[in-house]
Amino acid sequence: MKRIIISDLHIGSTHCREEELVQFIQTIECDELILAGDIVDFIKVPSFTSETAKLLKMLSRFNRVIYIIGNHDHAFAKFVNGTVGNIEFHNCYEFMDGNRKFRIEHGDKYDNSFWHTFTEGVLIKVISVFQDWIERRWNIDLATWWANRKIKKRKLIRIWDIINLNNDVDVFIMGHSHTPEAVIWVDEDQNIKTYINSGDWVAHTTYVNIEEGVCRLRKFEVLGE
Ligand SMILES: [Mn+2]
Repeated sequence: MKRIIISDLHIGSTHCREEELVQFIQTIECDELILAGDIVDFIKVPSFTSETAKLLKMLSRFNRVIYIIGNHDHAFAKFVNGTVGNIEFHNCYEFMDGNRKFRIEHGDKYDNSFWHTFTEGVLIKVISVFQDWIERRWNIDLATWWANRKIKKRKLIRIWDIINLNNDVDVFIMGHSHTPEAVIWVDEDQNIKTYINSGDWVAHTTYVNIEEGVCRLRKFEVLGE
């Protein structure tokens, strides 16, 4: 059983790496493709291209596609626990592999509380429209700038707190912060535990590969040219 996880594609926004994505999706072979949130960016004003159509068509070649909803694609919330074609919608996805328990979430629920409740509101939609306009007008990527700023100011909840909230599983994987990273340690019962952030397809083009309980964080390198 082989699974591949990608997150934070932000399809429809200016800085989505669609061409690389098409190449990546064409190349990979897996039994299950897991899309861990912020796949389509509905918070901005999405505009889709012929590459988007190619991408959506290619999803039908996988046996199973798991779509975990994030804060930018919350518009799909009512699809949760349902399926559209071969795509299953979830808020959180768990499975066993190689005797290890896995949990995958988007990760926005671990944001600091003020911003989290704020982003649910109407105001954020207004701000997003302006953000979208600024990004298109001057071709700058405000999301990556904001994520880096938050990391510098330590506004994100610490990884260790996220790990503590998920200590009932062996492997916890999330996206959301656009920061690819992996932490592996041995707990007091000598179990090997793993935390992975799958990164994004705006700045990093990273993915997680899971086979027989072993998971690896990798970067997709564009072929040829
Ligand atoms: Mn997010």
